[in-house]
Parts: sequence; structure tokens; C-alpha cells
Amino acid sequence: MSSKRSPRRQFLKNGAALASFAAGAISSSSGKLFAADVPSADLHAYGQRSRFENDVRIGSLALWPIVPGARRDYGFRSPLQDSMGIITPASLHFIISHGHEPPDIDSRDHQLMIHGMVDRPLIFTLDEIKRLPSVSRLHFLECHGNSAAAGITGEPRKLTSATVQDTHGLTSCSVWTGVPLTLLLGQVGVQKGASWIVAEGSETGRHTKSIPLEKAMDDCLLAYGQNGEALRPEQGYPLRLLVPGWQGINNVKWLRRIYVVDQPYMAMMESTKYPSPRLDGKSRWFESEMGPKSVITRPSGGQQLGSRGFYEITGLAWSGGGAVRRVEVSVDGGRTWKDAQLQQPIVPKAHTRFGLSWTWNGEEAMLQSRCTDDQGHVQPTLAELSKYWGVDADYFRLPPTTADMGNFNSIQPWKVSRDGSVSNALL
Ligand SMILES: Nc1nc2c(c(=O)[nH]1)N[C@H]1C(S)=C(S)[C@@H](COP(=O)(O)O)O[C@H]1N2
Ligand SMILES: [Mo]
Repeated sequence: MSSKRSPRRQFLKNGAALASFAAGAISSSSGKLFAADVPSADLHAYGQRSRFENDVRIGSLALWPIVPGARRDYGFRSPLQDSMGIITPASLHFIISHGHEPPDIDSRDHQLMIHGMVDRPLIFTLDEIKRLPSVSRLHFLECHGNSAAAGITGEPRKLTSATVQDTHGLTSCSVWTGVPLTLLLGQVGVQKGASWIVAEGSETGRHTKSIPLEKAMDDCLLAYGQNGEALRPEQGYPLRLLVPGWQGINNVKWLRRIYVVDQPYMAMMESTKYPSPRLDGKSRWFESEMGPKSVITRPSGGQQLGSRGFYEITGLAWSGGGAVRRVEVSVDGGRTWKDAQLQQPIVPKAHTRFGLSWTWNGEEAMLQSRCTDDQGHVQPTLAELSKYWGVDADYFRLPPTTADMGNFNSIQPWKVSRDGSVSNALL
């Protein structure tokens, strides 16, 4: 690296000397010309976006301890408010890592072991996995805690100032490239009686998740690519499990081991932090599929409409159960609904972009969207969701430490005020 860089450093040194000379002698324009020449090789070797674009992820990797009064963020949230189409750039993909920085793994040293109730336990290097026929699939990921804590302080749970990044930023969508898990399970020979797999990550915390064998054999992927390049370290470089349509927690990153077993393993995350407690003292476990969901990304919380007149209302819809079949949009708080247009491609278990033309008359408006998937499942209102969970609406006002809000897919209303400001109106 240093040998590659040194000529450039030398050049920069000379450049600095020249520039200071030039600045004193002539005008700054000659300095500019010179500066444009200098960094080009490095700047373009791995592209940067325009310096006029400044959307970033917000949050932190810390999950615990939850400091009272502190901003309580689950991971880094993706800036959905300015998202275009359905692909999330890898650099803006949301991140959940349970407090751990991504491990610094050299892909040449990385191995995946598959063992347990199999005929031939095997260890695969990444090279060996890459020699197998690859597939590329478009899929969303969503943390099941998305929309729950709304990325804001414990109380009040839903600040009116919450943006769509706060409320829905724990979902993203990428083209994932890798090998179907069935292919490797076929090579090791799963034994009769096996019914679950346990997937384990390489970080210090060894994130571990049990997944039914039926799902593992269905559409799971061992992914090493994301949007046409290697996975980012934050997304599990060099290898992650992809469990399409299911809670993000299943998609084990930095994957190093798959243990084939005959019952769920009750690993730390799935037995303590991820079952969803209810007020009646019961718990919902292994409720893995993400329900139909949608959110208007523009206009959305924190944005400001200019003059009255034409706007496109646009957003994202998705369902862990399959493809999005229909998205309806209401501008009057749910009294009347219109079918939004769905943009192609409409891919099962992937984000789908919708849009609806709207003329704002300058009056107060309440914008919301409702997704129906190809199973006929419809995104619920907050009241419908409360009923389904057997809780009253106050449950959702409890601090996040008391109320677990997993798989929260309520319709999200945004209020447009007469001054054109847009705010969160969920609670
Ligand atoms: N090894 C490992 N895998 C992991 C996690 C983790 O902390 N460690 N977090 C899980 C959770 S809870 C989610 S929501 C997804 C998030 O994937 P992303 O960070 O690529 O967006 O990764 C899952 N896989
Ligand atoms: Mo998650």
C-alpha cells in the first residue's frame, strides 16, 4: 500500500509547496486547476457521491445498556426520506449488530462449518463456496424492532418530530448474490429427524439463531455479494445468511457455523431479547415472517411542502409473505383510499415502490398508505394491531423497555399542516 501511495504523497507535497507559492503570486484559480488534477486517480478508483449529496445513516451500534433519558437507538437507520426506487446503496443499508463493531475478517481465512445431524460434516472456504453456481436475488431486510421504538427517547415514544428514518429506517433492500443454502445442505447430507439449523456468527458475541430446516431448505441463501460487490463489513463480510421475508435477526452475519439439530437451540438472542412479551404474560416466539407493511417516504415527517399544487406521494411497501399486490393511499386520515401505482419490478419479499399524484390544496391533510400482499394479508391500523395482539392502544405508549413492539406493521400517518410542515401522527 505504501509503495503505491508514496508517489502520490510526494506529488501532494510538491503540490502544497506549489500551491502556496501560487496563492501568493497569482490568483486562486490556478490553485483550483491544479487541485483538480491531483486527487483524480484516488477519487475515481472507488467512486464517491457528489459532495452536494449528504444523506447519512443515523444511530449507533450500542444496544445495551440502555441509558435512562438517552437517545435509544437500535443500530443505524437508513435515510428512507430521500430513497429512490427500491435498491438501498450498501453504504446506506441499515445496521444492527448488537453492540459489536463488524469483525475485521480476511475472506481468505474465513471458513464455514456445517455439522450436527449430517452424514458428512464439512468445512468450506469462501473460495469453495464461490466455485458453486451463484444466484442473485432482490430481497428486503427488516429488523423486527423497526417502527417500534421509533428511534427516539423512551418517552414519549412517538415524538411528532420523528422522521421516516426514525420510524422505519431499519429496513433496506439489496440484490444479494450467493449460493442457495440447500446446495450445501445437500452436500453434507442432512439426516432423518433433523428439523432445525442453528446459525452462528464470528463476532465476539457469536450471534446465534435457530431456523426451521423447512425454511433453510426453501429459499435461504449464503450471500457473499450485495448490489454487485462483496458484502460490506457492516452487512456480514465475507458471508452472511439470508432468510428472505423473515425477521432480520435470522440473517446471521459473518456466518461461520451451521449446526443441524432437531429442536430450536434457545440461543441468547432468541430466548431473552427477541420473543415478544404481551401484557397477558404470554409470549410470542418464533413469529418470524414479517407482515405486509408500507410507509410514505415523501412527503414524510420533518419535510416541508412549498407552495400548494402538485406533488407525488411516494413510498415503499413490502411483505415477508410474498409480493406486494396493492398499495392504497389516503390523504384524509383513512376516510377514503385510492390505489397507488406500483413501479416495476414487483419482486416477492423485496421493497416495492409506489406513487400517487396529489394536488395539495393548502389545507391540513393526513397521508397514509396501506399494503396488501399476494396472500391477501392487509396492513393493519394501530387499532387493528392492538386487537390482534390482545393489548389496548396504551400499550404502545409504554416505554420500549416494557412494551416489546416486534413486528410492528401499523399504518403510518403523516400530518401535513397548513404551513406545509409534515409531522408524525401515529400516536
Ligand atoms: N452475526 C450477527 N448477525 C446478525 C446480527 C448480529 O448482531 N450479529 N444482528 C441481526 C439482526 S437483529 C438484524 S435486524 C440483521 C441486520 O442486518 P444488517 O445489519 O445487515 O442490516 O442482522 C442480523 N444478523
Ligand atoms: Mo434485528
